[in-house]
Amino acid sequence: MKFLLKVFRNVLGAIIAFISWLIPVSKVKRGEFEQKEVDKQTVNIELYQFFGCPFCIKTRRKIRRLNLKIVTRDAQNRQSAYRAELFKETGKTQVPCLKIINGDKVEWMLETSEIIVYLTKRFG
Ligand SMILES: N[C@@H](CCC(=O)N[C@@H](CS)C(=O)NCC(=O)O)C(=O)O
Repeated sequence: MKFLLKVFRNVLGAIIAFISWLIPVSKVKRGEFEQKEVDKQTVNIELYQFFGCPFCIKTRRKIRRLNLKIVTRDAQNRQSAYRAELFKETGKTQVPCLKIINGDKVEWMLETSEIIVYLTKRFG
């Protein structure tokens, strides 16, 4: 039963991800210099996520809309080192989670709404 639920959730997630991919996103346009500056900053940001999670899909759409090159890290696979890292640092395996590296300091940001507000304020 647990296995069937997991399969159902993954299939549903893949369908939502596919629909989201089909729906075009109007991307923020920047000049070449400005985009390079933004790209330099986003090197220090990573999104810990599950492929088919609706909250992650919403966050990824926002990232696409804001035209940001943010690396995604798979935290779904139980063997994933990123999942283990997420749990070690936040005490949870909740996604999406934004890892923001600022020099020696690393901030872990949970909650879709908080992540979206942060990215919009910083790059919108
Ligand atoms: N309130 C959270 C909910 C996120 C959420 O429920 N994520 C699910 C995946 S869709 C999750 O992380 N489940 C695994 C866990 O909580 O350990 C948000 O808005 O980001």
